[in-house]
Amino acid sequence: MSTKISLTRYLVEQQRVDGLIPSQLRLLLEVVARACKGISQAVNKGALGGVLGTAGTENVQGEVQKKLDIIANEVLIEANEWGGHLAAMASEEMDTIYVVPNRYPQGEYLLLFDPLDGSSNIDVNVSIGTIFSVLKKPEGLAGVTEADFLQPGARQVAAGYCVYGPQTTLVLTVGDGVAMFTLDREQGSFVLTQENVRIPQDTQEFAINMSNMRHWDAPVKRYIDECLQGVTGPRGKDFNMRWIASMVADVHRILTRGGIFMYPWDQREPNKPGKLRLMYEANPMSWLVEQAGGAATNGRQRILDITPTKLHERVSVMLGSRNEVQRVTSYHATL
Ligand code: P6P
Repeated sequence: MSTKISLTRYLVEQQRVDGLIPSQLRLLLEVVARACKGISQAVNKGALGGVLGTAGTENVQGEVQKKLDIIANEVLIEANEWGGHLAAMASEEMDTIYVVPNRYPQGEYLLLFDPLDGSSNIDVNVSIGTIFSVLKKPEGLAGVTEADFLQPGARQVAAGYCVYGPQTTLVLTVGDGVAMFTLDREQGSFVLTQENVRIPQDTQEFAINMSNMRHWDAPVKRYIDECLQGVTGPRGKDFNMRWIASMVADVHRILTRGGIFMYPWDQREPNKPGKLRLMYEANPMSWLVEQAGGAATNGRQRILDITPTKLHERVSVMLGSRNEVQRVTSYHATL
């Protein structure tokens, strides 16, 4: 029987063998994984746990909060605030940063998360997930402010997500490729089920919300139109389409079998660069995709090179199979 490698053993080996992650970062990642297990339990209860439906409140994005959005946020805060590895946290569900209370030791890391992405799918039993990103607190000044978070995604030291679907799977990078861990509910631990994840350079599958087509700008319209022309058009091959409306699930598919995911700028909100959030959705997903051999741009530049100006900044997202992302990005350069 092959030895099962737990998340803990994988992280210890990354720390010991590759010297990639200090013990404080390993601790942080194990705490986040434990919190995801707790969220998975709440999600799996569904109606039986009285956790479906809305909480009757709105978040900083102006979105109606689901009960599970708030539960997931609280689980992550409570799991991470006492460990001594964090200075502060930021969440899609909180207006401002959450500084670790003085009663706990302060650490050197900053944790950002979307506690439950895709929450419009909760009540219809479709996969949702937690997305997280880890930065180092800049050296020097005591205390921590929102400005400390405003670092380009290229400075992440860890990034990942946990998808709550038919399986609960944690997907993680610390800069040495992408690994996937499936939750063994009998043991209550995440077990390594894939490492060195690679995204095929080419694909015949795109993911975009087609109902927004009339609102897209010309380069995106051109790219999708060519895909729709299939083998009779300039691409010379047919394409399939998927749209789960849950970024974690769509990105998980792309990491598993390739594809391109796009949520581009559109003229419905012309003054916003896109719908998705840069710091705790696009950045962690972009690093995972790049670490798996894919690419991620906003149509004009590498997403990981964007320096944020505000915590809840939005961004246009095109990520996945490298040759497709490069193609749609090149269309932005020519038009
Ligand atoms: P639409 C979920 O609300 C989310 O932030 C992403 O997970 C998902 O890709 C996107 O929005 C879906 O947006 O406009 O298709 O409902």
